[in-house]
Amino acid sequence: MTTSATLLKTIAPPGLDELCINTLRFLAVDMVQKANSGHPGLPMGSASMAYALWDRSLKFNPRDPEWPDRDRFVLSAGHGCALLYALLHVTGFDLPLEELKRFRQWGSRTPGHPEYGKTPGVEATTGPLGQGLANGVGMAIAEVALAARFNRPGHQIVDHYTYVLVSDGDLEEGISSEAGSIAGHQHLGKLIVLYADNHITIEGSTELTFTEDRMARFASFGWHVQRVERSNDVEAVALALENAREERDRPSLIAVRTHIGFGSPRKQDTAAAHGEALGVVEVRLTKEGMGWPVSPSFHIPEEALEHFRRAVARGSVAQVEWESRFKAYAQQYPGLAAEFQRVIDRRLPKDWDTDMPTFRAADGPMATRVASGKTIEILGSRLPEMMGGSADLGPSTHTNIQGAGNFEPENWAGRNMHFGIRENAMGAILNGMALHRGLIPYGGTFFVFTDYMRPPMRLAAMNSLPVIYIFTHDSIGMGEDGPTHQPVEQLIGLRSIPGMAVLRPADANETVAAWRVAIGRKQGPIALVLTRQGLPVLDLGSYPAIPAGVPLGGYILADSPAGDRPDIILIASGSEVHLALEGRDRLATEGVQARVVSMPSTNIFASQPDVYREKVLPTGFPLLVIEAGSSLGWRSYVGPQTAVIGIDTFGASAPGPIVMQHFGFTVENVCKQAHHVLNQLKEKASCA
Ligand SMILES: Cc1ncc(C[n+]2csc(CCOP(=O)(O)OP(=O)(O)O)c2C)c(N)n1
Repeated sequence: MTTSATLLKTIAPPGLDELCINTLRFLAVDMVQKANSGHPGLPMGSASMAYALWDRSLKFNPRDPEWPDRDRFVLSAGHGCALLYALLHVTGFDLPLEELKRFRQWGSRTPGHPEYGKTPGVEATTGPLGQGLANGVGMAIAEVALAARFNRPGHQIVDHYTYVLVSDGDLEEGISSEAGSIAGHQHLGKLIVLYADNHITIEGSTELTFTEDRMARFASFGWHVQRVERSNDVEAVALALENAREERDRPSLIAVRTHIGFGSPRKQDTAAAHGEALGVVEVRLTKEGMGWPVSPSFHIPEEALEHFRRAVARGSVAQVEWESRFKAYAQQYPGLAAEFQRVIDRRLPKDWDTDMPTFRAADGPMATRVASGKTIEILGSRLPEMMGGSADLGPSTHTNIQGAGNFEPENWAGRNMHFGIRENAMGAILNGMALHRGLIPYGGTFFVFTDYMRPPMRLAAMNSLPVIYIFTHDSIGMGEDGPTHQPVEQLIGLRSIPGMAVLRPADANETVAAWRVAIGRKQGPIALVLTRQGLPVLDLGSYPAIPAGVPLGGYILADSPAGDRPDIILIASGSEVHLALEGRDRLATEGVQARVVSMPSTNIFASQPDVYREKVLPTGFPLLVIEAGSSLGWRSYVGPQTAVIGIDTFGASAPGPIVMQHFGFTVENVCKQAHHVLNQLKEKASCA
């Protein structure tokens, strides 16, 4: 056991443990009852094991919830958050009792499920079951990766555990197998999962749906598994935790036989305890049955509070001890110490983007995925905190950092990750890595398979996490694999996630500019949407607006050829920008002046000041949008004098150029539609 772990151990006298546990239970019961909404059952059943962890071993400082080497605790079963809020309050985080009384109310710091950034001490937003477990795997990966990079003999400056509390629902979700398998494979020995094995889900007993041997399942993933039969046996749980901490080679699952709604005479061990307030009568009966004062509610016995609050002194001692170790480290390795601070603070090194590549038209066509790969190679050498990979599509997504090695049990310093074909877990692991801090996590797959990782992407956006996604094979233009592999609705799908930046560059140089945006973005995820097929390179000499234009989301790539006010504006993203440019040239020969607006990111463009947007797309102008994706978003985006060449069916299996042609992505159709828009306008004018 480490020195700090020894320091943390302050066993309560007999009787006090129970008092503390009941304090947690009844705070949760009263919170849910007052809100008349929430989940009392899990907190009542799991309070004892959570207490064993928080009281006996969790390394945290309530006065500094962000301290880098704290243990991480994720409540994956987010519906049980009343338990977490109770723990945060009693141990001395900045979460007053008043906030517990405002559980689930507008503007409170105790929302209906834990929200990262809203409540001090909440390490991850949880609620969608299974995600928190995979976040924990990501945090544990970040811990070993940073330890491999920064620790030196005799200087363990990165040395903490990641704990996750899961429920049946977490383990039923497929992501638990995806993430569990990765954790076992990677030998993440400092990941410890407490499982509230209460045999109950919403529809009733787990006998209805969940009869596999969970322990055998996790053992087969390479986990160390233990069972504790009596959840109220704090010593037994503490011992299991101790064993788990000592097991450094395998992640640990501790299944604790808990009882949902523990103590409730009529609801314990039933689904009725899961998702609604116990009710006034049942609260009274439960309190009476357990010797707890029926009123006042939110009662916290003084001895219990005093015991819990020792966490403040304990946390401060642990943090001071770490800080003195860090000081010694900084004396011996000043460069490394400064670098550690830099990555934890998410600061970029000076000159990180000085040698970004520039591509030339003369070099021939290049797929944007290839340009992205070349950019990653350079960025990867400049930014050692970049770490990521692909869901078994690395050779296609070009996500490898040359020479950076594979992240694997024998080499946790490796930065190229192999997630296997596990998109959902990949997304959630990236979130965990970002939540941990110290890394710039990225992950890639085919664009169409974002459908498999939407839940973690949504959470990344909700949590403003700087995660970078690299999605290739971005449209029907990818060709022969057919409609199953051709994204259509994915662009609008991702664009509709609040806070998600979606950037679909038109060529190699826009791709480089897109990467600058991605790396420079401190808050919120960004998806780079890239082609499989080669595209002409837009020379910066001919298109000088690219570097400054891409960060604005949309910009004038090529204005009216005659230099006057254009007759029509052609808006396109990605590969269709080239079609727009060809259309512009052809239309000029037909007497129509067209401006081409490249719109790699509708949502970044939407956040620009009105003046700028008006300059690029003046109100009321005739518009033609060309984008190989659902037209739905564009219809609301642009005005009445508008046509959209989009795709509102699934694609088809054939070579890419043929598919594009069949769906109307041709210069002829661009010109035809442009004339159509203009003719309609003329007709309207003559009728008026
Ligand atoms: C992905 C996802 N699907 C469904 C739900 C809705 N839901 C909340 S809790 C729960 C299951 C409850 O069972 P369990 O996980 O065992 O929790 P307990 O009953 O022990 O509180 C479900 C289906 C959810 N939160 N996340």
